[in-house]
Amino acid sequence: MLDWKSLHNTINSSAKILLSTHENPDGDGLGSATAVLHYLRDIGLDCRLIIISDLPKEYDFLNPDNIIETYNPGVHDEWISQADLAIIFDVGDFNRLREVGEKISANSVKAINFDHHPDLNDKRFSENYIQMTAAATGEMVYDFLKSVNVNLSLAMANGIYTAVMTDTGSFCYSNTNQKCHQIAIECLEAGVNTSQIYQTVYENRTPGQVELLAEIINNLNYSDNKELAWFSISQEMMKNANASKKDIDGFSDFVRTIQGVEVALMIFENTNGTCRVNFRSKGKYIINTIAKSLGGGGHKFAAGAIKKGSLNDVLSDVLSETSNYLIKQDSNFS
Ligand SMILES: [Mn+2]
Repeated sequence: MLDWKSLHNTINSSAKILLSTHENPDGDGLGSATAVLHYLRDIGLDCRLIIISDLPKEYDFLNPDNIIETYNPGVHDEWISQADLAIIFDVGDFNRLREVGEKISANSVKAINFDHHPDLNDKRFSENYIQMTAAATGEMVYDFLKSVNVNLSLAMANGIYTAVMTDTGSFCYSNTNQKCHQIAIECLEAGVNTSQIYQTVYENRTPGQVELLAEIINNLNYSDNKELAWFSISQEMMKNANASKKDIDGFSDFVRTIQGVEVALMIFENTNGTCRVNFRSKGKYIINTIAKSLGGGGHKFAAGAIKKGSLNDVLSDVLSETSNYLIKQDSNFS
C-alpha cells in the first residue's frame, strides 16, 4: 500500500502545483491528470495541467473548460518557475516530458512520479508513488482520492474511467482486475456515459488511418511458428496515406488479435533517423525484457523502445533479437 497520506500532506503544503503527463498523451495520463486537477481545484488549490503535446482530438471531452494546456514558453515559463510541486502521471520516463521536464528541473520544482510503470530511479524525481500492479495510473488516482474519502464528481469519474478503460483495452486485457470493474461501477454511479466515451475514443478513426491499416494488413509478416506477427511503417507509407503519427496508435493491439499470434511487433520509422519499436503480447511471452535489451521498457505485455538506425537495419536487429527471446522463453516453459 502506498503512503497516500504523505502525498496529501505534500500537496496541502504546496501553493502552486503543476500537473503533467508524457508527450503524445494517452487516455491514462490525461484521465489521471484531469481527475486530480479537478480534485485539487475543488479543495481550492492553485494548479495547472500543462502538457508538451497538442491534446489529441479524441480526448477533447476531458477538456471542456480548456483545463488542459499545451506548453507555451511565453505563457507558462513564469508560472512554472513559481510552482513548488509537480505531479507527473503515467510518464514511464522523465525524458518523455521534454521541455516541461526541463523547466521543472531548471527551476528545481519538487517533482513527484505518480505511475504504474517501473521505477527508473531517476534523480529528477524527488518522490515516487509507483504501483506496478495497478492496471492503470487511473486506478492509483482512485486509491489516492479514496484515501481521503473523496466522493467522485462526474468530472473526476470521467477522467478515472477513461484512464482505466484505455489502459485495459476496455476491460479486456490481461491486466484487468476486479478493482477495474469496481472503479467502473463507481464511475457509472457518478454518471459517466461509458458508451459515449468508448465511441469518442475508439470509433473516430480518420480515413488516412484506415488506409494505412489496410496497407499494414496487406503486408503483414509472420515468423516464429506464426506466434510473432510484425509490420513496419515507413515515412513514405505515412505520406501516401496522409496519416499522422498518432494514427498508428492501436495498430499493434489490432495485429495481436489474430488467431495464434502471441506477440505483435511494430517498427515505425521516425523522421529523425530513429525507429519506434512497439511490442504487444497476449500473455504467453513477457516482452518488456526485449524492450529493455533494446534500451526501452514498459509493462510485461506492452512495451517499446526507440532505436537509432534506418528502418531496414532496425528491423533486422529487432527481429533476430525478438526471435532469440521468444525461443529462450519457450525453452524455459518446457
Ligand atoms: Mn498507463
